[in-house]
Amino acid sequence: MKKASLTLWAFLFSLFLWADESKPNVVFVLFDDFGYGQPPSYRKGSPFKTPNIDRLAEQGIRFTDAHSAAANCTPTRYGVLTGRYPSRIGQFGVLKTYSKPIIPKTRLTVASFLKGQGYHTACIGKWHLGMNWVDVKKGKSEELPIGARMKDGPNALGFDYFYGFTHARNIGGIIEQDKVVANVKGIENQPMMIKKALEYLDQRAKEDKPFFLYFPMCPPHSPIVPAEKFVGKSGMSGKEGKYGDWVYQGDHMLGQIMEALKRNGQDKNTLLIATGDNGAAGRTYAPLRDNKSSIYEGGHREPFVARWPGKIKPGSSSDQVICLNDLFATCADILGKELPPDAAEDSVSVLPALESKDKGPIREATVHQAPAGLAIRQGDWKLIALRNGTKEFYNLKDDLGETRNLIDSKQGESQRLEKLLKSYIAKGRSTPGPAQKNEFDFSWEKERAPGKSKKNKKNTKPKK
Ligand SMILES: [Ca+2]
Repeated sequence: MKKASLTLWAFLFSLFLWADESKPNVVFVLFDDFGYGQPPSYRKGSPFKTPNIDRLAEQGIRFTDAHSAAANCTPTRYGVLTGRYPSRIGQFGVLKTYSKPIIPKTRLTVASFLKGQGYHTACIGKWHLGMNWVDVKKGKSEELPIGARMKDGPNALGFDYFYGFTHARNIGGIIEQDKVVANVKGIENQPMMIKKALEYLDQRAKEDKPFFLYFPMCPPHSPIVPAEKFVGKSGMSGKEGKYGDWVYQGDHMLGQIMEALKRNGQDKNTLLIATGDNGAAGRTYAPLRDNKSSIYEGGHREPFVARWPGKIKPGSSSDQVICLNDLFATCADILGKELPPDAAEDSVSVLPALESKDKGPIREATVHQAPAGLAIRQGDWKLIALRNGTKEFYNLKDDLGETRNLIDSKQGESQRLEKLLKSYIAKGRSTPGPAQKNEFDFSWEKERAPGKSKKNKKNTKPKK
């Protein structure tokens, strides 16, 4: 009888595990200003030390042609959470401490979608998507008053829990849920964030609910403030030493998340993704052209590794062109759910690529953006169409460094891509489904004409 009872329990437990597997945890770790050429797993001989992202690549899949939606912070994060190209709201620049929220509460985000599917959801780290401050007089943008409250931030967009800060220029203003809880030195920020993330993972281990943890970290964005225990640990010396230590600290935090998942037995049923929001600031790594804020590859091609035991083959790699926007549709695909027509308009499931079951390109094409304008990529071809009217055309297979502009010699190909880009703009989406409206007027020629309205110029300030 006792044996039969144990067998029954074992059977019920296995059923529980089976049911659990249909809803894997999702952990999305986002480095800030992370260069494609920084991890040694992406560039042999790189002087940077990133043992954890390299180990994660060995345990999972390494994408070699993954792209952030934009070449700078705010718009990429808009894309990650909404699965929609940020150009559709005219978000080409970045937000400040007191900037208004750019995602309306009515829009489904990957967080609110997962919450609706029974997930517990948390954002720990840099928000940079705006919030409405309700009882604070605008003071110094570097120091929010303790006790100040805000609304229409992470909690309003699907995150059960938020612990973080507005953006890198206000790294000391620590917010929990809707309230400023501390003002700290920059160097203290990241140790506080990772501590909270590890506590969160430990807490989730006590619950049955699946969870989604979005961990947008600081490194290697400025201020370059490695904690004391990381100083000198990267092995890099000279001018780049401190920066190398900061990169190393970011990678170390990823390692701590990996350790916590393992310690809690969560790793087997967790899709863990690590990537970056745009290229390295002011640092170009050959063969890619340029870096952060640029429409060239160095601005938006990112390291992107993912691990999901039993689903993703260890040590695999993929040259699929994917976009960070794809997180949303991928999560829906994993859960077998359809998304409404007015959500994730530019998000494509990369699940077939994760599982190495893809046959042919997953995305019809991919749109990139920088403060200067847009580009569209399909196969080997990339058309750059800037707001000032400049057009360039490259074949990335032959010319990854984007050195030979073929706009005059390949008119047929470039015009075909321009037409496709225009159709994505006109339809308000780049995926199948009913047409949607953009909140931005893409008729840039009008904007450039002297004496015309400046209404589309908001949020177009370039850089950081
Ligand atoms: Ca960034």
